[in-house]
Amino acid sequence: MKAAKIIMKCLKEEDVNLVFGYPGGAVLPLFEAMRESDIEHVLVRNEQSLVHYASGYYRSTGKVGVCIATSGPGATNTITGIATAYLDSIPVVLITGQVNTDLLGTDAFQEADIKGATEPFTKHSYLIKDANDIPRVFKEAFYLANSGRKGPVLIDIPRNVQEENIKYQKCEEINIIGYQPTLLGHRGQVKRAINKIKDSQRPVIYAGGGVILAEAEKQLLEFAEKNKIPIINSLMGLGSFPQDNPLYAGIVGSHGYQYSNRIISRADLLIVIGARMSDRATGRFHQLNSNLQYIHIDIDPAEIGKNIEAMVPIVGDAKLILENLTTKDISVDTSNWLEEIESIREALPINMDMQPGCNYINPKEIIASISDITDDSACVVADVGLNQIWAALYYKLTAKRSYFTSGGLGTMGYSLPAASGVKIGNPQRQVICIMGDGSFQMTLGELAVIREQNIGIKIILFNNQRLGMVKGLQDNFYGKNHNCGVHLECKIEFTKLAEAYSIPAYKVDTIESFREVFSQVMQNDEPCLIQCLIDPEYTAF
Ligand SMILES: Cc1ncc(C[n+]2csc(CCOP(=O)(O)OP(=O)(O)O)c2C)c(N)n1
Repeated sequence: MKAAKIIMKCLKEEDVNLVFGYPGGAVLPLFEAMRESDIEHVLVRNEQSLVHYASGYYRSTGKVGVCIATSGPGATNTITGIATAYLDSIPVVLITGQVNTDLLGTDAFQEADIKGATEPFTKHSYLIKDANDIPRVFKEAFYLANSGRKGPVLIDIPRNVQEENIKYQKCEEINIIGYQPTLLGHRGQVKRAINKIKDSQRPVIYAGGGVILAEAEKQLLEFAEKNKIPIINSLMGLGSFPQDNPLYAGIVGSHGYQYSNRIISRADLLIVIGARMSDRATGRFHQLNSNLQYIHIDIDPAEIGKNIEAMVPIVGDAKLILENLTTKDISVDTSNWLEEIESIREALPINMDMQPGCNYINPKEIIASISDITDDSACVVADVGLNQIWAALYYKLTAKRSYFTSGGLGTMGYSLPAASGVKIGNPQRQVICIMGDGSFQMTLGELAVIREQNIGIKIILFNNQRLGMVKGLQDNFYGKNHNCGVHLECKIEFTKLAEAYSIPAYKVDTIESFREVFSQVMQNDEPCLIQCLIDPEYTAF
């Protein structure tokens, strides 16, 4: 049987029914085999977006996203997507075509060493030189992508290997030397953690994206409620805990709530669960509170001790460890601490005001209106920039996975393809894509896919004619009127652009008109774009 056909068989064995791709000479055999299979193909418009689609698809289905790109420029175009998935621990399997094996290393037409290029930011990458390895490599790749700390895996396959005729031999067993994720957590460390929590007076749980990846939301809620410990989220952890729960205490970091940062400064113990402790979120923790002690729970042993020194490290699966901790009698009395948190919250309320001198619509009110009008199935996919921060701070999330963004790499252009992947994977959900005008221009070619596949996402485009977040940084560091390279001066009529793709579009400049248009478009399942005019001077807070 042709190796390319065997690859389709391997995908079917992993329950793959849909692949995001972009063809080229080096993957012709694969596309021919796909044509003959019942695997659906979504033709994207730029490989830059490929992995973002697959990542959105995973986030709404829990199934590993799969992409195919050709060799050379096709493969190198995927690099940003791969790095984005890597930093957010999203399981994706990316298949790239490669030049024939006898041409490897000769700078052949469209040759690029994609395995070498992506090795630092894939969980693993393969170059298959012998077609007989295909079943084993595919089995391993899916297992690696979706176990332990999840992440992208790349499989590079020369064209002549795809064309080889071999006998198919199913791979029944996986045996990857040295790879055995620890799940349960060391008993002794769990005991120490319990004692630490018992001894604390002002404990806080810091829940990251790892809680969502481990599907541990229910366990987190039970543990927190049983022991009355407040919860703070990282950006990636948003959606892991219901925000209407009294124990919810916001998001921290340079763009977090003031009250949450104040809580950190008063805490005596931080129970970190599935968070990288990235500099953006926690860079100031030490300055805020040099006495803070840490328990760090993570599936990836390399995380522990990387950015913070944990008093009690526990390597394991967040769900299993939380389940275990919840069965124990911890009996920590946090009533005074919760009262103090309440008074901090009252003293530092969330600021919904416009800044003085600002005209146009208040972006915070737009996000709050989206929160009001959407239903329980809704999910917000935010891009990068001010729009991302506004969406994180002012959209009221319930505990369902409902806020997705490129938190680790901070990749502009992420949201349009990722939101499309979420909707393709889960057509029943309402999906709102929030972008700035800069980010939109990075991946707007994907509008064609949205129209073609009738992907009913609602694109909320914040047009401030600026690379807003960078403008804000320049204002802060160098003073007002010292901007360079952040003005998007060309006045683009984004509504016409959407209409060119036959996507209904609206332009609004008051909150009343936004609410009216948004309520109306939420009645149908059609894609649409709403361009909101935002004051170029308006910054994050
Ligand atoms: C691919 C990429 N290039 C550059 C940046 C640096 N960057 C971060 S935010 C930002 C501005 C985003 O502007 P826009 O999309 O208009 O959103 P706004 O901040 O105005 O809401 C830039 C340039 C980035 N994060 N990603």
